Amino acid sequence: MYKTFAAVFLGVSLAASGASAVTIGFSQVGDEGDWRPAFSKDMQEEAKKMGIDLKFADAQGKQEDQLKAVRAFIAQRVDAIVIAPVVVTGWDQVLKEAKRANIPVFLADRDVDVTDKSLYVTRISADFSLEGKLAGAWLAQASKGTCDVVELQGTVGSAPAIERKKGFEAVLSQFPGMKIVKTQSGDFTTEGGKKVMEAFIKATDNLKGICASFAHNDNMQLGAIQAMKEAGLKPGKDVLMVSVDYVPAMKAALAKGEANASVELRSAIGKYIYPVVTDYLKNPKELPKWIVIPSDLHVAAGN
Ligand code: GYE
Repeated sequence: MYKTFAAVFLGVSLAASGASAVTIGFSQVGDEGDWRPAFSKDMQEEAKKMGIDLKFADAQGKQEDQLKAVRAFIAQRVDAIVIAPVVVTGWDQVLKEAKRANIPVFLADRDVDVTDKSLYVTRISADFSLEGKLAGAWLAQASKGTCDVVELQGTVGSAPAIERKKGFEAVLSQFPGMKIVKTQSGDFTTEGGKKVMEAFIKATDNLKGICASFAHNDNMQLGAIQAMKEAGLKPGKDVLMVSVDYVPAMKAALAKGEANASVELRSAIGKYIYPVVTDYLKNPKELPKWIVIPSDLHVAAGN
């Protein structure tokens, strides 16, 4: 009796999941840094848990690859498309094609800059400008409002590089004693951050007079830490180190006192993204253009 019931129940639930299996095409930026692969893994695991058929495309940091992936998803007639866009520009045409094909598009993580906001349903992501503000506010208190900062920017033209810079500068503008004295892109990678910091070290006679390094992500800051150590400097002591992501390697650097603060960007966000998509597919209705995922500031002991 029990067996029969279990079999029937199993049959019903399989049929139900078969009938409602949703196919989602996800165009991911690439695998730069530690945060991005953690996000990709979460999206794949969460899809499995929810019975979503996920088509995953890694663009390796190239927008042309993303455009191709999105067009392939349209040709395959997926139910929905999720994009984490490399840069903000260049999206109008392909989003129009998706709209014409009646396939709803959702943005995850990074933003796009399109005039017609109806080209996507909503964006689910953290507030990058707030992350920049949190980093700036922490630095303002740690430096008592007087600080010459070197900045390691993320990928040029990407939403997090634009917004984190804006947020950080908004706070600095309130403190006449705080300013960015050098800024350059390290493309969100450890190697990029290391190279940029090496150049800063040369240009400033071993970071003379520099009070802080603000990096748009942890991996660049981890590269900067390496460069500073190789130059005989003490990151976290000679220079205040503040960045964004809070990846495990940065947690270790904070614990060692080689970094001072990091704003957490959550990577396990499939649980926020997929329900928005699947609910919309069941019941398509207008959503706010931005669903915000909270960010947290983590500060090393003694800071
Ligand atoms: O901070 C960085 C990654 O798009 C907000 O991309 C994300 C950023 C993240 O490369 O580590």
